[in-house]
Amino acid sequence: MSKTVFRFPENFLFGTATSAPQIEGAAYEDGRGASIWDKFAQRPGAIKDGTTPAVTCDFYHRYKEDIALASELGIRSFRFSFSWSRILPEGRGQVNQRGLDFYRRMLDELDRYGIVPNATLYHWDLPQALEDQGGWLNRDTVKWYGEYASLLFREFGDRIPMWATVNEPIATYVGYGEGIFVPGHSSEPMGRQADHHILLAHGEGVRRFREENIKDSQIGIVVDIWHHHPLRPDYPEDVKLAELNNEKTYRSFLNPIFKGAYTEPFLRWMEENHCMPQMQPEDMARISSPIDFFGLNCYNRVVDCADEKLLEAWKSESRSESCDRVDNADGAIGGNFQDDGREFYPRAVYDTVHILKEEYDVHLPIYITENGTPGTDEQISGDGCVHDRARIEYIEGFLRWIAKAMEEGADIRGYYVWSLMDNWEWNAGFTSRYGLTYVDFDTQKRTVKDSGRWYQDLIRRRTLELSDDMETVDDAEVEDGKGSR
Ligand code: GCO
Repeated sequence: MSKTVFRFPENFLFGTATSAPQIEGAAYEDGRGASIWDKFAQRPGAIKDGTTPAVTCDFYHRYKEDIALASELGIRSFRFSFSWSRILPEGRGQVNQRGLDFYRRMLDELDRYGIVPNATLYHWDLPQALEDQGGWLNRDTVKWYGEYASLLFREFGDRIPMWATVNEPIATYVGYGEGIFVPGHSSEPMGRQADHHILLAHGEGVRRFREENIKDSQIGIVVDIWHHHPLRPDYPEDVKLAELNNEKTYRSFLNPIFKGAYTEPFLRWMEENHCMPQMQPEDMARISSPIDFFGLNCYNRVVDCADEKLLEAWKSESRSESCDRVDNADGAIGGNFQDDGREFYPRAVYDTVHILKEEYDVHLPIYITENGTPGTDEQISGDGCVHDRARIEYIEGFLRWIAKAMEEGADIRGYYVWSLMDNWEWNAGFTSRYGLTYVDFDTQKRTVKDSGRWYQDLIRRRTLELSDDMETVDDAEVEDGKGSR
């Protein structure tokens, strides 16, 4: 097998991603209002280990050390999110100056090291005060989101070259439709209504951004794509199932954003299942306002089969030995709820980049805004290090397929590992560690893992070896359990 060497361009943004509720802590300090996750976490049984986001990584107090650490690793861009309730404790109205000051200090620190900020306005943490008024089921929340967005654009507009309106709109569905995220409703009509509103909020964010006329900054959205493949491509039942799941997940966002409409099959499905959201005629025009970049979160694919037993058999066969993935069978899996953790399929990122181009005609710059893998029993070994070989293999595998796509012409401008450090993984609490840096949550001590050192080295050399056999894997091989390793 021959190998070629790929060199990432000089200006390629190697980064790390984080979010406010998962790292900041200081949940009740300096005038911050509660977010929905603060309240939800107090519900017995809601979070796997019973923890809350009150302290997490204590980034609010330790941001200087953490940004210094990011700089030491060579990180060129830092993806973070604003905490809405730190800035507007009631979600609207009274502004908390101390909240704004924190982000100003944080941005100063990033500037000091020449690290490019990449900001998300909304990473799932609605102010509880707005949830009390119906949250994402209430159309007014879109307007309040718009006010919050304008405030941030005015405060920090051109200091931040990349702004994302929303991170992974599907999380709203999971909260209102499936009940495993906050606010814990399991109602399909609620889920679809909340999703429609969050899409509308995205459009409103874009409109507000344009209104401010911010020079040299760009606006986009971050969507996660988990493409569903049929286990048996020749079986109509499997194909139908995978198609429906693609409709209900990423297509329900990408179609409105890029084509200004829900797809016919999805509309039909919502009609038949009595979950059609209330919409207004002008909504789709707003949702599809042109954006400047696309943020792609990609972790894996999903394989569907109408025959459950067969699927289970395939899963145990295809469980990767080389990459020690976490088994998420208990359901409390945190952010990546679509992943059962069994398969390692780095080609997923290549496939999704193709979906964007071929199905949505996307010619925008793409940033891989998240990619990473959890460990559940990681610890510091006797030699003081954390040997997370599986994470290195995972990241390297995905980067190879990103490189391959770039080699073939894809306009991918950056890649962000989820995450700089272990943090609070939603309903999985602290049981799922995604960091390049290990965090001891009792002492707040940070220890860079082997993967962090590996990433540092990669950023320094900017090269990766690609092998020729990357072309040979295709969907048909799913059936034999031969994913690309
Ligand atoms: C997501 C979220 C992150 C998660 C990460 C790991 O993609 O689900 O953006 O907040 O923590 O993905 O699950």
